[in-house]
Amino acid sequence: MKPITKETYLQWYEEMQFWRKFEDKLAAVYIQQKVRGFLHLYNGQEAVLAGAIHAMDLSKDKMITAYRNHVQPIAMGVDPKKVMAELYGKVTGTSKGMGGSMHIFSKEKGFFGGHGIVGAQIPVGAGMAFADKYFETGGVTLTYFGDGAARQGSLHEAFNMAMLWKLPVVFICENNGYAMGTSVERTANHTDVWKLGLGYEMPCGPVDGMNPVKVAEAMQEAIDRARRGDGPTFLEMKTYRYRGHSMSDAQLYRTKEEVEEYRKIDPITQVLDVIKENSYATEAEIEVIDQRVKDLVDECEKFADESPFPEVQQLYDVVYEQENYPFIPHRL
Ligand SMILES: Cc1ncc(C[n+]2csc(CCOP(=O)(O)OP(=O)(O)O)c2C)c(N)n1
Ligand SMILES: [Mg+2]
Repeated sequence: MKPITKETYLQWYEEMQFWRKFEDKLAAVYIQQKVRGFLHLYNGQEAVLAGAIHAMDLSKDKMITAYRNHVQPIAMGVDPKKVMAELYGKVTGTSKGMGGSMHIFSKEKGFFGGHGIVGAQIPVGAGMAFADKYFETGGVTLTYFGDGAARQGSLHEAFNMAMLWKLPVVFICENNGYAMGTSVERTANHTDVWKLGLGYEMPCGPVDGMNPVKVAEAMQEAIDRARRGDGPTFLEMKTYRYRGHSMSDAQLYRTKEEVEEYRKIDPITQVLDVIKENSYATEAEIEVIDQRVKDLVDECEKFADESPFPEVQQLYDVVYEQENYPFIPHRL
Protein backbone atom coordinates (compact mmCIF):
# COMPACT_ATOMS: atom_id res chain seq x y z
CA MET A 1 0.00 0.00 0.00
CA LYS A 2 1.08 3.56 -0.62
CA PRO A 3 2.40 4.79 2.73
CA ILE A 4 0.03 6.83 4.89
CA THR A 5 2.01 9.99 5.53
CA LYS A 6 1.56 13.51 6.82
CA GLU A 7 0.49 14.47 3.28
CA THR A 8 -2.15 11.70 3.27
CA TYR A 9 -3.66 12.97 6.50
CA LEU A 10 -3.71 16.56 5.27
CA GLN A 11 -5.26 15.47 1.98
CA TRP A 12 -7.85 13.33 3.82
CA TYR A 13 -8.72 16.24 6.07
CA GLU A 14 -9.18 18.68 3.19
CA GLU A 15 -11.12 16.24 0.99
CA MET A 16 -13.41 14.96 3.72
CA GLN A 17 -14.07 18.51 4.92
CA PHE A 18 -14.92 19.48 1.37
CA TRP A 19 -17.32 16.54 0.91
CA ARG A 20 -19.02 17.34 4.24
CA LYS A 21 -19.36 21.06 3.50
CA PHE A 22 -20.42 20.42 -0.09
CA GLU A 23 -23.29 18.30 1.23
CA ASP A 24 -24.14 20.79 3.98
CA LYS A 25 -24.48 23.34 1.20
CA LEU A 26 -26.74 20.96 -0.73
CA ALA A 27 -28.97 20.64 2.33
CA ALA A 28 -29.17 24.44 2.54
CA VAL A 29 -29.99 25.02 -1.12
CA TYR A 30 -32.49 22.14 -1.02
CA ILE A 31 -34.48 24.06 1.58
CA GLN A 32 -34.38 27.04 -0.79
CA GLN A 33 -35.79 24.69 -3.48
CA LYS A 34 -32.81 25.21 -5.75
CA VAL A 35 -32.27 21.44 -5.63
CA ARG A 36 -35.44 19.40 -5.96
CA GLY A 37 -36.55 15.80 -5.85
CA PHE A 38 -34.81 13.40 -3.50
CA LEU A 39 -31.56 14.24 -1.76
CA HIS A 40 -29.63 11.59 0.20
CA LEU A 41 -26.58 12.90 2.02
CA TYR A 42 -23.38 11.07 2.95
CA ASN A 43 -22.37 13.01 6.11
CA GLY A 44 -20.63 10.63 8.53
CA GLN A 45 -19.63 8.00 5.98
CA GLU A 46 -16.69 9.92 4.43
CA ALA A 47 -13.93 7.62 5.72
CA VAL A 48 -15.28 4.76 3.62
CA LEU A 49 -14.59 6.82 0.52
CA ALA A 50 -11.31 8.42 1.61
CA GLY A 51 -9.75 5.07 2.52
CA ALA A 52 -10.91 3.43 -0.71
CA ILE A 53 -9.50 6.20 -2.89
CA HIS A 54 -6.12 5.75 -1.18
CA ALA A 55 -6.04 2.10 -2.26
CA MET A 56 -7.42 2.51 -5.79
CA ASP A 57 -5.59 3.00 -9.06
CA LEU A 58 -7.72 5.80 -10.46
CA SER A 59 -6.28 5.31 -13.95
CA LYS A 60 -8.19 2.05 -14.35
CA ASP A 61 -10.34 1.20 -11.33
CA LYS A 62 -14.05 1.99 -11.33
CA MET A 63 -16.77 2.67 -8.81
CA ILE A 64 -20.51 2.16 -8.74
CA THR A 65 -22.92 2.94 -5.91
CA ALA A 66 -26.53 3.72 -4.98
CA TYR A 67 -28.20 7.14 -4.68
CA ARG A 68 -25.94 8.50 -1.87
CA ASN A 69 -23.60 9.43 -4.68
CA HIS A 70 -22.57 13.09 -4.78
CA VAL A 71 -19.08 13.02 -3.33
CA GLN A 72 -17.74 9.77 -4.83
CA PRO A 73 -17.42 11.21 -8.36
CA ILE A 74 -15.71 14.28 -6.91
CA ALA A 75 -13.22 11.99 -5.15
CA MET A 76 -12.57 10.28 -8.49
CA GLY A 77 -11.76 13.55 -10.22
CA VAL A 78 -15.08 14.89 -11.53
CA ASP A 79 -15.34 18.68 -11.31
CA PRO A 80 -17.46 19.44 -8.18
CA LYS A 81 -18.99 22.46 -9.95
CA LYS A 82 -20.48 20.08 -12.50
CA VAL A 83 -21.80 17.80 -9.76
CA MET A 84 -23.55 20.69 -8.05
CA ALA A 85 -24.91 21.95 -11.37
CA GLU A 86 -26.35 18.47 -12.01
CA LEU A 87 -28.17 18.60 -8.69
CA TYR A 88 -29.60 21.99 -9.70
CA GLY A 89 -30.80 20.44 -12.99
CA LYS A 90 -28.58 22.80 -14.97
CA VAL A 91 -27.23 22.17 -18.47
CA THR A 92 -23.63 22.40 -17.20
CA GLY A 93 -24.17 19.35 -14.97
CA THR A 94 -22.52 15.96 -15.36
CA SER A 95 -25.59 14.64 -17.23
CA LYS A 96 -26.65 17.99 -18.72
CA GLY A 97 -29.05 18.44 -15.81
CA MET A 98 -31.15 15.42 -16.73
CA GLY A 99 -29.99 12.97 -14.07
CA GLY A 100 -30.21 14.97 -10.86
CA SER A 101 -29.23 13.93 -7.37
CA MET A 102 -29.42 10.15 -7.68
CA HIS A 103 -27.72 9.80 -11.06
CA ILE A 104 -24.29 11.38 -11.10
CA PHE A 105 -22.20 9.63 -13.75
CA SER A 106 -18.80 10.00 -15.40
CA LYS A 107 -17.56 7.31 -17.74
CA GLU A 108 -14.38 9.32 -18.27
CA LYS A 109 -13.51 9.23 -14.55
CA GLY A 110 -14.74 5.67 -14.00
CA PHE A 111 -17.79 6.57 -11.92
CA PHE A 112 -20.77 4.51 -13.08
CA GLY A 113 -23.56 6.05 -10.97
CA GLY A 114 -25.83 6.77 -9.09
CA HIS A 115 -28.62 4.08 -8.92
CA GLY A 116 -32.05 4.56 -7.36
CA ILE A 117 -33.26 0.96 -7.35
CA VAL A 118 -32.02 -0.61 -4.14
CA GLY A 119 -29.51 -3.36 -4.93
CA ALA A 120 -29.67 -2.88 -8.71
CA GLN A 121 -26.06 -1.79 -8.95
CA ILE A 122 -24.72 -4.98 -7.32
CA PRO A 123 -24.99 -7.18 -10.44
CA VAL A 124 -24.11 -4.22 -12.67
CA GLY A 125 -20.85 -3.88 -10.71
CA ALA A 126 -20.17 -7.57 -11.22
CA GLY A 127 -20.83 -7.07 -14.92
CA MET A 128 -18.37 -4.20 -15.10
CA ALA A 129 -15.78 -6.48 -13.46
CA PHE A 130 -16.62 -9.16 -16.01
CA ALA A 131 -15.81 -6.65 -18.77
CA ASP A 132 -12.48 -5.83 -17.11
CA LYS A 133 -11.58 -9.49 -16.93
CA TYR A 134 -12.74 -10.17 -20.51
CA PHE A 135 -10.85 -7.22 -21.99
CA GLU A 136 -7.88 -7.72 -19.65
CA THR A 137 -7.81 -4.08 -18.56
CA GLY A 138 -6.30 -4.82 -15.13
CA GLY A 139 -9.02 -2.67 -13.56
CA VAL A 140 -11.00 -3.47 -10.42
CA THR A 141 -14.61 -2.40 -9.76
CA LEU A 142 -15.66 -1.18 -6.32
CA THR A 143 -19.34 -1.99 -5.93
CA TYR A 144 -21.01 -0.16 -3.05
CA PHE A 145 -24.44 -0.73 -1.51
CA GLY A 146 -26.25 -0.25 1.79
CA ASP A 147 -27.24 -2.62 4.57
CA GLY A 148 -30.80 -2.60 3.23
CA ALA A 149 -29.62 -3.50 -0.28
CA ALA A 150 -27.61 -6.39 1.15
CA ARG A 151 -30.92 -8.21 1.71
CA GLN A 152 -31.87 -8.11 -1.96
CA GLY A 153 -31.79 -11.28 -4.06
CA SER A 154 -29.61 -9.56 -6.65
CA LEU A 155 -26.71 -9.70 -4.17
CA HIS A 156 -26.80 -13.49 -4.10
CA GLU A 157 -26.89 -13.84 -7.87
CA ALA A 158 -24.00 -11.42 -8.24
CA PHE A 159 -21.94 -13.03 -5.45
CA ASN A 160 -22.38 -16.45 -6.98
CA MET A 161 -21.30 -15.43 -10.48
CA ALA A 162 -18.47 -13.23 -9.21
CA MET A 163 -16.99 -16.12 -7.21
CA LEU A 164 -17.55 -18.65 -9.96
CA TRP A 165 -15.72 -16.49 -12.50
CA LYS A 166 -13.27 -14.93 -10.02
CA LEU A 167 -14.24 -11.44 -11.16
CA PRO A 168 -12.05 -8.46 -10.20
CA VAL A 169 -14.63 -6.81 -7.95
CA VAL A 170 -14.79 -5.62 -4.36
CA PHE A 171 -18.29 -5.65 -2.87
CA ILE A 172 -18.64 -3.06 -0.12
CA CYS A 173 -21.64 -2.85 2.16
CA GLU A 174 -21.83 0.54 3.86
CA ASN A 175 -23.68 -0.52 6.97
CA ASN A 176 -24.92 2.78 8.38
CA GLY A 177 -27.37 1.01 10.66
CA TYR A 178 -30.57 1.86 8.79
CA ALA A 179 -32.45 1.29 5.57
CA MET A 180 -34.66 4.37 5.47
CA GLY A 181 -36.15 4.19 9.00
CA THR A 182 -35.63 0.47 9.55
CA SER A 183 -32.68 -0.66 11.63
CA VAL A 184 -30.55 -3.66 10.70
CA GLU A 185 -31.74 -5.37 13.90
CA ARG A 186 -35.33 -5.23 12.65
CA THR A 187 -34.62 -6.74 9.24
CA ALA A 188 -32.38 -9.73 9.78
CA ASN A 189 -31.75 -12.64 12.08
CA HIS A 190 -28.05 -11.81 12.24
CA THR A 191 -26.60 -8.33 12.04
CA ASP A 192 -23.12 -9.20 10.75
CA VAL A 193 -23.78 -8.41 7.10
CA TRP A 194 -20.25 -9.53 6.10
CA LYS A 195 -21.20 -13.14 6.89
CA LEU A 196 -23.30 -13.21 3.71
CA GLY A 197 -19.99 -13.77 1.91
CA LEU A 198 -19.38 -17.03 3.77
CA GLY A 199 -22.09 -18.85 1.83
CA TYR A 200 -20.05 -18.32 -1.33
CA GLU A 201 -16.65 -18.90 0.28
CA MET A 202 -15.88 -15.30 -0.63
CA PRO A 203 -13.15 -13.64 1.46
CA CYS A 204 -15.12 -11.31 3.72
CA GLY A 205 -15.03 -9.40 6.97
CA PRO A 206 -16.03 -6.34 8.97
CA VAL A 207 -14.12 -3.04 8.82
CA ASP A 208 -14.18 0.07 11.03
CA GLY A 209 -15.76 2.38 8.46
CA MET A 210 -15.23 5.50 10.58
CA ASN A 211 -11.44 5.25 10.25
CA PRO A 212 -9.86 5.88 6.82
CA VAL A 213 -6.69 3.97 7.75
CA LYS A 214 -8.65 0.79 8.53
CA VAL A 215 -10.65 1.25 5.34
CA ALA A 216 -7.52 1.79 3.21
CA GLU A 217 -5.83 -1.33 4.61
CA ALA A 218 -8.84 -3.58 4.03
CA MET A 219 -9.48 -2.11 0.60
CA GLN A 220 -5.86 -2.54 -0.46
CA GLU A 221 -5.91 -6.22 0.42
CA ALA A 222 -9.18 -6.70 -1.47
CA ILE A 223 -8.08 -4.70 -4.52
CA ASP A 224 -4.75 -6.56 -4.68
CA ARG A 225 -6.61 -9.88 -4.52
CA ALA A 226 -8.91 -8.85 -7.36
CA ARG A 227 -6.08 -7.48 -9.48
CA ARG A 228 -3.97 -10.60 -9.29
CA GLY A 229 -6.93 -12.69 -10.52
CA ASP A 230 -8.02 -14.24 -7.21
CA GLY A 231 -11.54 -12.89 -7.38
CA PRO A 232 -13.89 -10.87 -5.23
CA THR A 233 -13.93 -9.78 -1.59
CA PHE A 234 -16.88 -8.66 0.48
CA LEU A 235 -16.27 -5.96 3.10
CA GLU A 236 -18.83 -4.66 5.55
CA MET A 237 -17.97 -1.09 6.50
CA LYS A 238 -19.43 -0.30 9.92
CA THR A 239 -20.39 3.33 9.55
CA TYR A 240 -23.14 5.84 10.33
CA ARG A 241 -25.07 8.62 8.64
CA TYR A 242 -25.74 11.74 10.68
CA ARG A 243 -28.53 13.10 8.54
CA GLY A 244 -31.82 11.44 7.76
CA HIS A 245 -32.28 8.93 4.97
CA SER A 246 -33.22 11.79 2.68
CA MET A 247 -34.21 15.38 3.30
CA SER A 248 -37.81 14.39 4.06
CA ASP A 249 -36.95 12.11 6.99
CA ALA A 250 -38.26 13.12 10.44
CA GLN A 251 -35.87 10.56 12.03
CA LEU A 252 -38.37 9.28 14.60
CA TYR A 253 -36.64 5.88 14.60
CA ARG A 254 -33.51 6.99 16.49
CA THR A 255 -32.49 9.26 19.34
CA LYS A 256 -30.37 12.40 19.19
CA GLU A 257 -28.11 10.76 21.77
CA GLU A 258 -27.36 7.91 19.38
CA VAL A 259 -26.27 10.38 16.68
CA GLU A 260 -24.11 12.22 19.21
CA GLU A 261 -22.40 8.95 20.20
CA TYR A 262 -21.26 8.45 16.62
CA ARG A 263 -20.13 12.06 16.29
CA LYS A 264 -17.55 11.22 18.98
CA ILE A 265 -15.83 8.91 16.47
CA ASP A 266 -16.36 11.23 13.51
CA PRO A 267 -13.93 10.40 10.69
CA ILE A 268 -12.90 14.02 10.10
CA THR A 269 -12.27 14.60 13.80
CA GLN A 270 -10.23 11.40 13.98
CA VAL A 271 -8.01 12.60 11.13
CA LEU A 272 -7.71 16.08 12.63
CA ASP A 273 -6.66 14.57 15.95
CA VAL A 274 -3.78 12.71 14.26
CA ILE A 275 -2.77 15.93 12.50
CA LYS A 276 -2.69 17.81 15.79
CA GLU A 277 -1.03 15.07 17.84
CA ASN A 278 1.80 14.81 15.31
CA SER A 279 2.02 18.56 14.60
CA TYR A 280 1.42 17.91 10.90
CA ALA A 281 -0.11 21.40 10.65
CA THR A 282 -0.48 24.48 12.82
CA GLU A 283 -3.87 25.97 13.75
CA ALA A 284 -3.21 28.69 11.16
CA GLU A 285 -2.50 26.13 8.43
CA ILE A 286 -5.71 24.25 9.28
CA GLU A 287 -7.61 27.53 9.01
CA VAL A 288 -6.14 28.03 5.54
CA ILE A 289 -7.44 24.59 4.51
CA ASP A 290 -10.89 25.34 5.96
CA GLN A 291 -11.01 28.62 4.06
CA ARG A 292 -9.99 26.89 0.81
CA VAL A 293 -12.79 24.38 1.33
CA LYS A 294 -15.32 27.13 1.96
CA ASP A 295 -14.20 29.07 -1.13
CA LEU A 296 -14.52 25.99 -3.35
CA VAL A 297 -18.03 25.23 -2.04
CA ASP A 298 -19.00 28.87 -2.72
CA GLU A 299 -17.54 28.59 -6.21
CA CYS A 300 -19.64 25.47 -6.89
CA GLU A 301 -22.81 27.18 -5.68
CA LYS A 302 -22.13 30.27 -7.79
CA PHE A 303 -21.46 28.14 -10.87
CA ALA A 304 -24.69 26.17 -10.39
CA ASP A 305 -26.71 29.30 -9.62
CA GLU A 306 -25.48 31.10 -12.72
CA SER A 307 -25.72 28.17 -15.16
CA PRO A 308 -28.77 27.98 -17.43
CA PHE A 309 -31.41 25.26 -17.40
CA PRO A 310 -31.40 22.97 -20.48
CA GLU A 311 -33.45 23.91 -23.53
CA VAL A 312 -36.69 21.94 -23.80
CA GLN A 313 -35.45 20.45 -27.09
CA GLN A 314 -32.77 18.57 -25.10
CA LEU A 315 -35.51 16.19 -23.94
CA TYR A 316 -35.52 14.72 -27.43
CA ASP A 317 -31.75 14.66 -27.94
CA VAL A 318 -31.00 11.93 -25.44
CA VAL A 319 -33.70 9.33 -26.00
CA TYR A 320 -33.92 6.55 -28.50
CA GLU A 321 -36.55 7.10 -31.15
CA GLN A 322 -38.34 4.59 -33.27
CA GLU A 323 -38.44 6.19 -36.72
CA ASN A 324 -41.90 4.90 -37.63
CA TYR A 325 -43.54 5.48 -34.24
CA PRO A 326 -46.58 7.61 -35.02
CA PHE A 327 -47.05 9.54 -31.78
CA ILE A 328 -43.93 11.64 -31.37
CA PRO A 329 -45.35 15.02 -30.29
CA HIS A 330 -42.45 17.20 -31.47
CA ARG A 331 -42.68 15.60 -34.92
CA LEU A 332 -46.44 16.12 -35.29
C1 LIG B 1 -36.10 -2.10 -5.15
C2 LIG B 1 -36.36 -0.94 -4.24
N1 LIG B 1 -37.07 -1.15 -3.12
C3 LIG B 1 -37.34 -0.12 -2.27
C4 LIG B 1 -36.87 1.14 -2.56
C5 LIG B 1 -37.13 2.28 -1.58
N2 LIG B 1 -35.91 2.57 -0.87
C6 LIG B 1 -35.10 3.58 -1.25
S1 LIG B 1 -33.75 3.68 -0.30
C7 LIG B 1 -34.21 2.38 0.65
C8 LIG B 1 -33.36 1.94 1.81
C9 LIG B 1 -32.04 1.37 1.43
O1 LIG B 1 -31.18 1.36 2.56
P1 LIG B 1 -29.66 0.96 2.50
O2 LIG B 1 -29.46 -0.06 1.43
O3 LIG B 1 -29.23 0.62 3.87
O4 LIG B 1 -28.92 2.28 1.99
P2 LIG B 1 -28.73 3.69 2.72
O5 LIG B 1 -29.90 4.55 2.31
O6 LIG B 1 -28.68 3.46 4.18
O7 LIG B 1 -27.46 4.26 2.19
C10 LIG B 1 -35.43 1.88 0.23
C11 LIG B 1 -36.11 0.75 0.86
C12 LIG B 1 -36.14 1.31 -3.76
N3 LIG B 1 -35.62 2.50 -4.10
N4 LIG B 1 -35.86 0.26 -4.56
MG1 LIG C 1 -28.28 1.78 5.30
